Amino acid sequence: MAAPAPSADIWHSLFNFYLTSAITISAVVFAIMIYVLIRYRSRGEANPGDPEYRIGDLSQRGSVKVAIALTIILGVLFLGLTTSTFSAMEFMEEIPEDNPDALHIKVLAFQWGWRFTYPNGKTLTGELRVPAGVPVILEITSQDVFHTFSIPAFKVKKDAIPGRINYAWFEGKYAGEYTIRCYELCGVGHAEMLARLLVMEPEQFEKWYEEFSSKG
Ligand SMILES: [Cu+2]
Repeated sequence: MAAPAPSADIWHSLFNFYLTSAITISAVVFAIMIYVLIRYRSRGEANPGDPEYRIGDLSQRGSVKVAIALTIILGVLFLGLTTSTFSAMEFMEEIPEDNPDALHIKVLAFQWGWRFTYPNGKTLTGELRVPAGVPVILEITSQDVFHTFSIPAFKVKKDAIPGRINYAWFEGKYAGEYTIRCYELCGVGHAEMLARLLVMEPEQFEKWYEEFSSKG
């Protein structure tokens, strides 16, 4: 399934990287554990003095080689996970301010809903309409308590704090309908603090925006 936003693409590939690493490491650990259990199991009459009975019959040199190989593998994996995590964070944090096509939206969180202000000064409450394939830059704040703006399907999330503005951005790849919701427990209406995100075909959006702008 293709993700609906570049941010979700990056998030999913990072998630798969962590998951594959975890599964691989677990498989190796379990394989070694099962091998050791079978190889060094109690053989009944064996005498503790027998060479068969001794644990750790890898030669000194062999053990050092294994230790070096494991350290290198783990080091490379750790480095890979760290750099890809930071590059994903950088992608999310880098607001495409220089993009002249970007749509700037002011987001106001309140108990319990969302208000969106467009560059024309008009507002929509409970619904955000944006064109597909265009970066949308959000200036997020709150009028009362702490809230968190999130588009779960796009893997976008940013706190809405009264008295300060937090920036976030996203881009919808295809026309479609998604959910915006609050991720900070903010009172009895928290669970219902939803809004609709409508990603529209650019021509359709232009038409709607023109009408929206000319309205009273
Ligand atoms: Cu909330």
